[in-house]
Amino acid sequence: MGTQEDRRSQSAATAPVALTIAGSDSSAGAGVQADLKTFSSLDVYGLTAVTCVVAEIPGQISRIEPVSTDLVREQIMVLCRNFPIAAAKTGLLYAAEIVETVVCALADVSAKFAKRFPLVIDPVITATSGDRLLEPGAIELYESKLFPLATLITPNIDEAEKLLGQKIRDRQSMEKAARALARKYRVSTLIKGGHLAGSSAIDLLFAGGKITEFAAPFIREVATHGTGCTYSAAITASLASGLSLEKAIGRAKKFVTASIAQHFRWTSSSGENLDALNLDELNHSI
Ligand code: PXL
Repeated sequence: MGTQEDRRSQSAATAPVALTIAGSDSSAGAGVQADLKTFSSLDVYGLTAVTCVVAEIPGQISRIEPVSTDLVREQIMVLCRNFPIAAAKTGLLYAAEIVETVVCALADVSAKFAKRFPLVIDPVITATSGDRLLEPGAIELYESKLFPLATLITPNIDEAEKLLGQKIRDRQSMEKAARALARKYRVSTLIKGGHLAGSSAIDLLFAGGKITEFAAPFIREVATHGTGCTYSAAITASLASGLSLEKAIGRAKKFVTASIAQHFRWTSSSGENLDALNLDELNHSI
C-alpha cells in the first residue's frame, strides 16, 4: 500500500498540452471554443490566450472588442512559464497591437524559458461569411514578424490571394501560390482550397521542397463557420501528440471533413439555418 500522496499521483492522468491564442466566438463554432473542443476530442489538453471577444451567430458578426495587450501577454507568459506546451496555434488576432504583443511574448518565451514548440498560424483575415475580422494594417506584421516564427501557415484561397496579391482560380494556380508563399515567407504552407468549390475539397501543402495534396469530398449545403479554426486546431493537436507535419494534416483533414458531414442544424428565430460542426465521437473514426 502506498501513501495517500502515492495513490493520488498514480490516479493522475496526463495528456499532451496545446495552446490556442485566438478570439472568443459567442456562437462557439469558431475561435477558442472550436479549438478547445477539437483539442479535447483529440485527447489533447487545451489552454487559451483570448485576444478579442466577438458577439456573433454563424454568418453574422455584431460586435468585436479586443482584450488589452497587457492581458493577452500575461495569458501567454503565465501559461508558457508553467505548462509543458507541446504545440500552439494562433487564430483571430484582430488588431496590429495584438499581433505585435503575441510576437513579442512568443519571442520572450523562447528566450527566457528556452521553450520551442511547433507553431501553426491560421492567418484569419475574414470570416467564412466574408466579414472582415482583422484590421488591414495588421497583415504586414503577420508577414514581417509572425510568419518567421511559424512551423506552418494555413491560409484559405481568399487569404492566400490577399497575401500574394494575385488571383487563384484553379488547382494549378493554387499549387503555384503554395510554392510562392512558402518561398516568400520561408515557411511550410498549406493552402485550403475548399472555397474553390468542385466535387472535392483539395488542400495543398508545400513543405521541404515538395507538394502534397489532401483531398476529401466537398460537402455541400452546410454552412462551414469555424472549419478553418477546427482544421488548424486539429493539426496543432496532432503535432502536440508527436505526429509529423504530413500525418498531422492528413488526420486533421479527415477530422474536419467528418465534423462537417455530421453537422448540427437548428432554425433561428428568423427562420434561417444555424449550422455547427459536430465533433462528437470523431477520434474513434479517424
Ligand atoms: O472563422 C474565423 C473566426 C475566427 N475566430 C473567431 C471568429 C471567427 C469567425 O467568425 O469569430 C473568434
